[in-house]
Amino acid sequence: MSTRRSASIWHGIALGLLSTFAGLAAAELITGLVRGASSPVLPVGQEIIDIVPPEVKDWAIDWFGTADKAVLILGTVLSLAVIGTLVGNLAVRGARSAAYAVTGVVGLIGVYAVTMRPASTFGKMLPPIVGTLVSIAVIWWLAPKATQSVAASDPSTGREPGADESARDEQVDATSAWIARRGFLQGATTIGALAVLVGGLGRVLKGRFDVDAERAALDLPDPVDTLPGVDATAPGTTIAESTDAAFAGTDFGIDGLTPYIVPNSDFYRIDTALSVPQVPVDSWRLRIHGMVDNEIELTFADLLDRPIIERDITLSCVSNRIGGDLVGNARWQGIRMKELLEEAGVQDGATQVVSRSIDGWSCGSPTSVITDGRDAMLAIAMNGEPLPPEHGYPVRLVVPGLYGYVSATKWVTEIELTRWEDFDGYWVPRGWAKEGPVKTMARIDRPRNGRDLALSDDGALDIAGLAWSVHRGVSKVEIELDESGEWRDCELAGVPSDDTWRQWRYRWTDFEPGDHRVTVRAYDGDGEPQPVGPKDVAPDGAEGYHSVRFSV
Ligand SMILES: Nc1nc2c(c(=O)[nH]1)N[C@H]1C(S)=C(S)[C@@H](COP(=O)(O)O)O[C@H]1N2
Ligand SMILES: [Mo]
Repeated sequence: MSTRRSASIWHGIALGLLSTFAGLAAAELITGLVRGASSPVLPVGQEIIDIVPPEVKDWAIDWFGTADKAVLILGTVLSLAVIGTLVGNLAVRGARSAAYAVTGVVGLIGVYAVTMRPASTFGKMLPPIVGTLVSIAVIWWLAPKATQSVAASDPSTGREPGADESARDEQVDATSAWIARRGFLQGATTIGALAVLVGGLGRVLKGRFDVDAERAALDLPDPVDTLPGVDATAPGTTIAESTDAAFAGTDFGIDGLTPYIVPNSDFYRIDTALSVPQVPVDSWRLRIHGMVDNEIELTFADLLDRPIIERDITLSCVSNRIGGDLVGNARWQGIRMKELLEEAGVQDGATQVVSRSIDGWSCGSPTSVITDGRDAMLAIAMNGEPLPPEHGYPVRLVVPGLYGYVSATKWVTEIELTRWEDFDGYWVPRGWAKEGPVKTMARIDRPRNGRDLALSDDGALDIAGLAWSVHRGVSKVEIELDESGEWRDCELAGVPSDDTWRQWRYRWTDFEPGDHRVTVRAYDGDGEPQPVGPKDVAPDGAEGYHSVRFSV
């Protein structure tokens, strides 16, 4: 490759990357100025999430797990960078209009993605618009410098090859080449430095819109209706010797066993949001409308004026595999939905409660489930704190007994009563069942699969885990040791209601050292055994016995 050709490519790459990142930096600055605006990378990524076929999504989740969002954002940025280098090469080769055109089209895709998001405003379109204009300006300003610098890298430029060259001419050429190269280098450095500064400034300014500070200062009223105590007389119950009074009776406190209440920082998170919505309480409204006699609009203060209940409720994701950890139990505080819906006056035939979040996600739950007396609630607190932003601050839904994808709307702003057949929530057209009652399931936490299990102080082997059949309760848990065909009863920790998971344990004393295998199964409150399966998560939740191998 000639010097000139490779110089041209490198200049094109540098120019393109600079124009791309300067544009993204300018967009970032706008996000620090306009509330609700986001980097164009996010709405574009969001569109990709919404339009890719479910198989691709499953594949991405399989490969990247909960890092799938980071991978998507990185992929979008890398694609922009690749397009940028092509644009830069067009510009350096004199095809500047083509470079502008491609940049403009990329910008339009960004604007289009914003218009596809809910509540899109002109302000939210500013990041892609300003970003694109800045990218174009960078090309306009830097491309001529790049072209000159490329020309200067070619010793034959402007001269007949082999022509008579005086020493003086050589001198002049070297100087002007040096000036041309310096011109591009200085321009590029200036743009690069400005992009870093502007982007950084945007980041800092954007921090103003975070709800962390107001959340920390938020003082929630005490619940008027607190959790019932643990019924120690329930069959099979061992009152667990937890040291913490709040969890008395519910937690065996065994090493390696997930605690009865999962701390907020460890609670699983599943949603389609690429950036956590920041919803200040002052701007939050809940509209209850559709097939109701009285439309209701509530502010956060209105909500707090209503009686607040406190309940332990286990939340599970339909995508939780056998033995998986997309399930957790928390102590929620909130306002019961049933009474709220009674005030709104649900009309006959309104068989579906559709809830929508500020980011446009939606789901539908059967009205009969929400109003059958269970503690379906608009939750405002999780484990004694206002909801963490990633778990739905300031208000989310929690419905005991339904998988999250058909009930647990975070950042909820709208509840619409409609007919079951008139609307499908976000996941339904994407291949998931319209109804999602939580299936009975048991999990072994200790031992971990493939590990050694150490003896407890008294020489027994402690095998332990969790079982849930949310809203029906767990009445019995059994384990099978080494495919013996014999199922042994486990001890069950206490629970305040049927809406939570239950810790179980088995103390194995008559074991032989060596390799073992243990399998678990649970029965719901009606004595119904969990489905044998095995069945994968789609379309309505996994079924089957969890089993682990270990050595003693
Ligand atoms: N706004 C919004 N709410 C949502 C979702 C979502 O994607 N967006 N995902 C749902 C799903 S699939 C589950 S399992 C639960 C998870 O709640 P968590 O992240 O607090 O554990 O939230 C539900 N609520
Ligand atoms: Mo989920």
